[in-house]
Amino acid sequence: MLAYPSDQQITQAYAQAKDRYAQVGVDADQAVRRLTQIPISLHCWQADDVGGFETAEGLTGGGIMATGGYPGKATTLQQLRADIEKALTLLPGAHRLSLHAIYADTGGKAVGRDKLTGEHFASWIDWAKARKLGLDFNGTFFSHPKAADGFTLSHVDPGIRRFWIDHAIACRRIGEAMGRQLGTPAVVNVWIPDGFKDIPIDRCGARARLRDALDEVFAEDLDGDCVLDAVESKLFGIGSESCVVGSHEFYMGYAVTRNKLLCLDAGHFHPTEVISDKISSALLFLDEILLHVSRPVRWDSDHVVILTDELHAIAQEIVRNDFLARVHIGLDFFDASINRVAAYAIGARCMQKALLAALLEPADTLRAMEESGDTTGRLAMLEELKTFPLGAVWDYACLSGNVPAGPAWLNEVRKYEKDVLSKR
Ligand code: RNT
Ligand code: ZN
Repeated sequence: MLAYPSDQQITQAYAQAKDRYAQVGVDADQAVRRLTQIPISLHCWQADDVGGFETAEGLTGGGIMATGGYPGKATTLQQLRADIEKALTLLPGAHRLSLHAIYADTGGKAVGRDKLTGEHFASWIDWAKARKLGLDFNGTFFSHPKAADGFTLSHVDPGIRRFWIDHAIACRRIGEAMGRQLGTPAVVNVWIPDGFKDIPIDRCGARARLRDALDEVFAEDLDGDCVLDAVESKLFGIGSESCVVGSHEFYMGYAVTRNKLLCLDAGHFHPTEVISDKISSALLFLDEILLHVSRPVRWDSDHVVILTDELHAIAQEIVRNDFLARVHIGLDFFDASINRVAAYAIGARCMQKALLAALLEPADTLRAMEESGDTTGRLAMLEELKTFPLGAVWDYACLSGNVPAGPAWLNEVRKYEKDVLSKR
């Protein structure tokens, strides 16, 4: 068993940390309060390696891949919900859940993806309502015979295109139902795997088909208080190495001209390109964006999010620019080689730690230094801040949020593994 720090240990360390932050003009109490108001949208698909409940096979094709064979993966709706509930007990604050269409509750009946409705998510909505969780949604344009050749909304075959357009339309309506019933808009994201393994002749034709298909998808006017539309770009995928139809330029142009949310996935760019640098540009031309916070290792490997420089930078960009109301923070990773509930806790807690670190920055001081040309002071200050007592404030945020502080949360996951996961 890992030792749980006592409440007194936490509050004493916090009192000291608070003084240190006050010395640089930062109100730690306020930072903790603000942190607990930032919802993180947990992605349901870490619990079952993007399997869903449609078929027994789970994830097939479509440019994404979960690797690893750690035991205990969720194979039923009940198991998936239990795992997510467990993960949520390890995070301070109130959060959201991002679902995929393949997690529909159809009562064992096969329902075509073009025929899904809010009814198929009624049990999810009830579940979310009881737990005060907001829901977000994603169309599932992979793991399907009609996506077997790697094309969906940009397919040359109008029949196949139609099927996926109808799926996307169905997803928007499902999102609207979720948003209406839960009183918080559902972000409905479109990511499609469409792309060419080898060098295509007609990139423009495929992209024009995608543009037109999306225009059909979004033609229906839905209540913006209930549903927000997002589109997600990608650089390449497994089997789409030579050209991805929905590239960054494609969706940036699409989102700006159609007033949609752009979804920036941290793993979907060249290895030296970072999404933290894109947020300020995107939000000069768009009202809102969605993030898929992930961790690429050499490629879009969807590793569990950890406290990297880039994670800090993402949080800093959001907080420094006061973008919290315009950036929807979603997670997108799937590691099947470690305990999946622990994966949620590690990734989401790191996202929260990065946000807390950003909220604890003396933003005005740093900005004034930069504006006055004091680049020496800026660098010195940023480096000193790195060793400020963030951990003490985080522990206090956990204590106030009634979740385990420090590594002791792992005890809870191990117990859950012994009592629940190992019995699956
Ligand atoms: C794939 C995209 C997409 C998926 C999820 C499961 O590269 O990142 O967002 O990860 O929809
Ligand atoms: Zn993504």
